Amino acid sequence: MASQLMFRGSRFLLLVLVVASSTLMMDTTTAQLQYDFYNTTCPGVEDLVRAELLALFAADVTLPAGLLRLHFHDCFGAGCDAALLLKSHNGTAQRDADPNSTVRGYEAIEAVKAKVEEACPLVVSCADIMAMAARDAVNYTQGPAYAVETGRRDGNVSRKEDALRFLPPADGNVTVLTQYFAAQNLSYKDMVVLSAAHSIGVAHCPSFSNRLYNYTGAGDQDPSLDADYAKNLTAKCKPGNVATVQPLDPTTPSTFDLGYYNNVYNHRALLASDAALLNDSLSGAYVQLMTNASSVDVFFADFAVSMINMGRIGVRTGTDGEIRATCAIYVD
Ligand code: HEM
Ligand SMILES: *[C@@H]1O[C@H](CO)[C@@H](O)[C@H](O)[C@H]1NC(C)=O
Ligand SMILES: *[C@@H]1O[C@H](CO)[C@@H](O)[C@H](O)[C@H]1NC(C)=O
Ligand SMILES: *[C@@H]1O[C@H](CO)[C@@H](O)[C@H](O)[C@H]1NC(C)=O
Ligand SMILES: *[C@@H]1O[C@H](CO)[C@@H](O)[C@H](O)[C@H]1NC(C)=O
Ligand SMILES: *[C@@H]1O[C@H](CO)[C@@H](O)[C@H](O)[C@H]1NC(C)=O
Ligand SMILES: *[C@@H]1O[C@H](CO)[C@@H](O)[C@H](O)[C@H]1NC(C)=O
Ligand SMILES: *[C@@H]1O[C@H](CO)[C@@H](O)[C@H](O)[C@H]1NC(C)=O
Ligand SMILES: *[C@@H]1O[C@H](CO)[C@@H](O)[C@H](O)[C@H]1NC(C)=O
Ligand SMILES: *[C@@H]1O[C@H](CO)[C@@H](O)[C@H](O)[C@H]1NC(C)=O
Ligand SMILES: *[C@@H]1O[C@H](CO)[C@@H](O)[C@H](O)[C@H]1NC(C)=O
Ligand SMILES: CC(=O)N[C@H]1CO[C@H](CO)[C@@H](O)[C@@H]1O
Repeated sequence: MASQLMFRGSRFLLLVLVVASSTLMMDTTTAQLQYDFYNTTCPGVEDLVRAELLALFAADVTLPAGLLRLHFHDCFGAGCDAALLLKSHNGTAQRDADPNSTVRGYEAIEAVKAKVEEACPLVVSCADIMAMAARDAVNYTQGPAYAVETGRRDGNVSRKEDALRFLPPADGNVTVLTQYFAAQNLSYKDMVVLSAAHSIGVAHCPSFSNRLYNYTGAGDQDPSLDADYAKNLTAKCKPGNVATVQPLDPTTPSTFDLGYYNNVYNHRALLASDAALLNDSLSGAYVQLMTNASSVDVFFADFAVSMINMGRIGVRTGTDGEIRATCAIYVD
């Protein structure tokens, strides 16, 4: 099972390489994302973004997780076009949706964008800065270093419904999660691999407290939850406690590593959606494979591929969309 997944993974990687090289031969009428899109229009922008972020990360070690999730929510909310950053006086933008209520890092993207505007006015999109920031967040927390494709342009339409409709639910099983990813043209494997973003960052008690107190609606606990871990969590998250956070990976909360899969394997996953990976034989096999420390290279390579796939969701390129001076403007 596991080797089958790895085999699929390497074939998939090959496919990506073939697609990438054919892109180079394509004429410019079909605008595509590409590596180093700003090499002539804003040389060094990726280094500039990284330098700005490193300073922000040093001041707030929890920020990388925020920025990794920000890119995910932007991409799943009707495409990686920075529409998540837009504001609405009427509370009808993507960021006003419930799943966004704990999404963070908006100010960091705006601060980086301001620096980029000083260097290259109206050239670099907010959506690309978000993709770079997610990449830098992963690498800063000792995850894989991978190259991001750029050339995204920003949308000016942001609808609350898009966030509500497209973001996967925290209590989803593998079937449900796979459906949400498929709706974004992402594979089952992308889902299993990208879930490991929960190797860093935190969740608020309401995101998992039903597993502690009312799992099936009968005042019960999720029976699949490790008893010691459940005891720790109930001590921290009392019923009705909404402000407290718990690390998604309590063993190594700020390090992007295999700790996530080890926790899932040992029934110490925080979210039901994480625990669910153990319930399906194929995802379970991947989780088990990842409990072997020597699988880290496979995981890092898989994660890089899946992040690039996620970064392609519904992108605007060429003359579609716009490049704004400010990311978070009001659209109504
Ligand atoms: C598989 C489906 C997914 C579900 C159901 C899900 C759900 C959640 C939930 C409920 C939280 C906690 C929110 C809170 O209580 O504050 C969270 C946090 C987080 N998610 Fe996911 N997520 C999923 C996939 C992803 C993906 C694909 C990424 C990125 C590639 C990601 C990155 C993160 C990060 C980094 C955090 C921590 C954020 C912070 O520390 O502020 N998640 N996720
Ligand atoms: C810039 O990127 C384009 C497209 O990726 C490539 O064709 C070109 O050779 C690059 N130029 C430099 C100076 O790296
Ligand atoms: C948002 O509110 C403004 C007034 O503040 C109104 O003119 C506009 O039509 C509203 N837009 C939507 C989509 O409800
Ligand atoms: C990734 O991080 C390492 C240090 O952990 C650093 O040496 C390297 O330059 C970074 N690479 C990228 C692409 O950010
Ligand atoms: C997954 O969840 C959906 C929706 O709650 C449910 O209909 C389905 O039976 C579940 N599938 C499995 C395999 O548990
Ligand atoms: C996973 O299986 C366990 C039983 O082994 C069950 O308690 C739990 O509800 C399942 N998770 C999901 C999300 O379906
Ligand atoms: C998924 O792919 C199809 C076919 O290429 C495309 O029409 C659709 O817009 C894509 N959906 C997303 C969310 O990217
Ligand atoms: C548990 O869930 C049931 C069904 O959703 C609900 O009626 C009940 O009020 C919940 N109990 C608590 C203590 O939240
Ligand atoms: C529970 O918390 C204690 C004290 O912080 C810690 O030593 C232990 O490793 C935790 N156990 C689990 C299963 O999380
Ligand atoms: C871990 O993987 C390596 C290389 O694939 C293998 O030689 C070793 O037996 C595995 N260890 C365990 C405990 O499965
Ligand atoms: C939104 O962007 C489109 C181009 O993608 C442009 O035609 C339209 O005028 C823009 N609308 C606003 C309100 O900026
Ligand atoms: C950061 C942000 O804009 N969060 C919003 C998410 O949505 C809730 C409403 O569900 C708003 O109250 C938050 O301000």
